Amino acid sequence: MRLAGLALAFVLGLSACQNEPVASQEGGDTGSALVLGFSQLGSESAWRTGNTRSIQQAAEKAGVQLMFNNAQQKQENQIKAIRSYIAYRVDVIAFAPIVEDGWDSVLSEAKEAGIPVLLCDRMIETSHKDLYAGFIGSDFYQEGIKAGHFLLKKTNGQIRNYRIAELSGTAKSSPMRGRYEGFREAIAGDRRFEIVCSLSGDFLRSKGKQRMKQILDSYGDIDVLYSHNDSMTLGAIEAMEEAGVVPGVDVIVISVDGEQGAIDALKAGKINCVVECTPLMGDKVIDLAKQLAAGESIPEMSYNEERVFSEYDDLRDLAPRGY
Ligand code: GZL
Repeated sequence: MRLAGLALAFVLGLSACQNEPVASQEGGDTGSALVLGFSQLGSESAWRTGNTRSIQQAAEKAGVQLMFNNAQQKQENQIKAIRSYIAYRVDVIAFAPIVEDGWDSVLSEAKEAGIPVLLCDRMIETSHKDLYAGFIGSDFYQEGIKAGHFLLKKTNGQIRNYRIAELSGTAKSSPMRGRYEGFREAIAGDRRFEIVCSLSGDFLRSKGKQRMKQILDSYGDIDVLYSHNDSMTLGAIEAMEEAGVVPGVDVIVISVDGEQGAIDALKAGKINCVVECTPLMGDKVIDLAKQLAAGESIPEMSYNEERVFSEYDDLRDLAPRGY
C-alpha cells in the first residue's frame, strides 16, 4: 500500500529537490517500524539545526522510519510535504508550523485520512482543535515574561528612562507573538521603559545585524536590546561592535534560545540575559508519536522545562549546549 502511496505522491507533482520526503533509514523491512512524516520549517538558526538533529537522532535510536523534509522557510513546501505524507499513508505526521495560520485545509485532509498530527515547536491558530492531537514545545509568552523580569531586576532602583529596541522573529509565528506580548506584559506600567522600535529580523543572524545597523543609524541612543532569538542577537552584537557600541555595557542585551554562541557571549559580558528555549525535544516527539500510532491520546499541550541564564549566574560548569 505504501509503495502506491509514494507513487501517488510523485504524481502530485512534488519537485524532487524540495519536497520529496526523505526516509532516514536505509532499506530493511519497514513493515513493522512506525513511519513518521516530519515537515521541518527550515534551517534558519542554530536552534533549528539542533532541533532537526535531535529529532533525527531520536528516530534512529527508536527504530522509527523518519520521512523528513526541510521546507526552506516556505509554508507551501510544508503543505506539499504533509500532502505527500498523507499519500504515503504514514502512521503519524509531525511538523513545526512556520506561521500560525493557513493549516486547516491540509490538516483536514490528514484527519480524513485518519492520520494523527503532532505539532512540534510552534503552534497554529485554528478554530478546529480536533485537527491536531497535541503540541510539544515551549511557552513563548512565558519566555517574554522572563525576559521582561530580567530587565526589571537589572534596572531595579534606577531612576532614569530606558529606550528599548526589539528585534522580532518571523512575522505571524507563535514564538514571535508570544515573546512580543509576554515582554510587554512584564514591563507594563513601568514608565521608565519605552520600546522605541520593533523590527523583524526573521530569526536570521544576517537580518539581525542589518536591522541593528538600521536601529543605530535611525533611532538614536538605545539602552536595551530585546531580541527574539540568539541568531539575531549575535548579528546585532557584530553591528554594535562595528559602530563602537559595547554590547552588554552600553546596551543591556536580552536574548532567547540558549545556543552555545549566545552562552559564550554571555560569559564574555556581551549579553546580559539568555532565556532558554530548548530545541532538544526529539525523544519527546518520538514518544508522543509512538503513543499516537498506538491509538493512545496525548496531552493537548506538552511544555519543555526551561531556565534563564544571566550575568547573575556562575556558568563556569554549564554543560555544552548541544546547539
Ligand atoms: C522557537 C523556535 C524559534 C527559535 C529560533 O521554539 O521556533 O525558531 O527561537 C528559531 O531560533 O528560528
